[in-house]
Amino acid sequence: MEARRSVAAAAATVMALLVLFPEALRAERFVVGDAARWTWGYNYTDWVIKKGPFFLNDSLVFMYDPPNATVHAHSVYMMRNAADYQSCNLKAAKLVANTTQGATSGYEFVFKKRKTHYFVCGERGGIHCTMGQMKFIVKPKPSVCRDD
Ligand SMILES: *[C@@H]1O[C@H](CO)[C@@H](O)[C@H](O)[C@H]1NC(C)=O
Ligand SMILES: *[C@@H]1O[C@H](CO)[C@@H](O)[C@H](O)[C@H]1NC(C)=O
Ligand SMILES: *[C@@H]1O[C@H](CO)[C@@H](O)[C@H](O)[C@H]1NC(C)=O
Ligand SMILES: *[C@@H]1O[C@H](CO)[C@@H](O)[C@H](O)[C@H]1NC(C)=O
Ligand SMILES: [Cu+2]
Repeated sequence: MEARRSVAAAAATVMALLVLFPEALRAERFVVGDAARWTWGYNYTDWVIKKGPFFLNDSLVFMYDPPNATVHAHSVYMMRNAADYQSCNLKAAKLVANTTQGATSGYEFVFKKRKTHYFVCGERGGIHCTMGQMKFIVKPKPSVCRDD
């Protein structure tokens, strides 16, 4: 009797939480590039199409090894606008994660704003962005509108 009542109470609590905080149960973490991780030559635009849409509070994990004699450096920058993104012009870009922050468990970026996010790798003066395809755009959706 007691056990049944507490199960019912727990279920009611879960229902109440679902109504109040539907987003709490669905924030997801995505490793950028999956097994390829954050690297030269992978098509991240294609990855975004396959994995998206993304929602507020979802997070992206950028994973890349720190540079050494054989491993090339990578990094994560956010471009200020579409024009800079298109041309891979890093002049006004904001550093998100430096060349060592993608190590071990990676660098986690959580979507907190509904703005368009222009992610690029900033290495080799933009060559990783232009030639290496290390660039992608995400505009997270508000999670309450999951099916819009
Ligand atoms: C995101 O998470 C915060 C708590 O970390 C919560 O207050 C907010 O409502 C969530 N927003 C969305 C849209 O999921
Ligand atoms: C990358 O993927 C996008 C989306 O599928 C596609 O439009 C584009 O042509 C691809 N880029 C290359 C260089 O293959
Ligand atoms: C460079 O780093 C990679 C990945 O972390 C590692 O596997 C490799 O042994 C390192 N090479 C050298 C020369 O330190
Ligand atoms: C990268 O950022 C971390 C954390 O802020 C810092 O400790 C580290 O020195 C930086 N590394 C480089 C190569 O700038
Ligand atoms: Cu790179």
